[in-house]
Amino acid sequence: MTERTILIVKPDGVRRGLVGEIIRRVERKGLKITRLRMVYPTEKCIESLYDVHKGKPFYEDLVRFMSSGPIVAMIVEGDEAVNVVRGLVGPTDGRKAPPGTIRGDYALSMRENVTHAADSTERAEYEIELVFSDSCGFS
Ligand code: FUP
Repeated sequence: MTERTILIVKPDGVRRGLVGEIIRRVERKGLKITRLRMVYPTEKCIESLYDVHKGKPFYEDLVRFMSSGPIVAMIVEGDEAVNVVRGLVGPTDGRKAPPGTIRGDYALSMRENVTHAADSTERAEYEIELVFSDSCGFS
């Protein structure tokens, strides 16, 4: 079934010049990018993005890192886009993510792992609304 999801290139990915590489992988897979935004997010926007992790030991460092520079968010559409994009991104820990995935190829960290992707269609809609709103930060 056709779905839409959100894929975010995190500040480390933008700093390292990986935006083009990530877009290339999405397009090569046959998925469609229907919206794209570079934004320097406020801490408040990132706190909402990671609301499910509030209170966990890594939460504050995660928020600080994610609001340390611009991110590139895209809406990605295609058949089973949520799971297909999660597959392209790979498991959370870059050290364990298999080669061939974005994190497997470009990350060696649990926090600075280049990309974020929504894990359900419901979360995708919530995160799209949040990150593409003017209040998320400067574009
Ligand atoms: P993922 O869906 O793969 O991005 O991973 P999670 O939702 O489990 O975690 C969200 C973010 O929290 C990850 F991108 C990295 C960060 N994190 C840590 O920094 N430490 C942890 O122990 C777990 C997650």
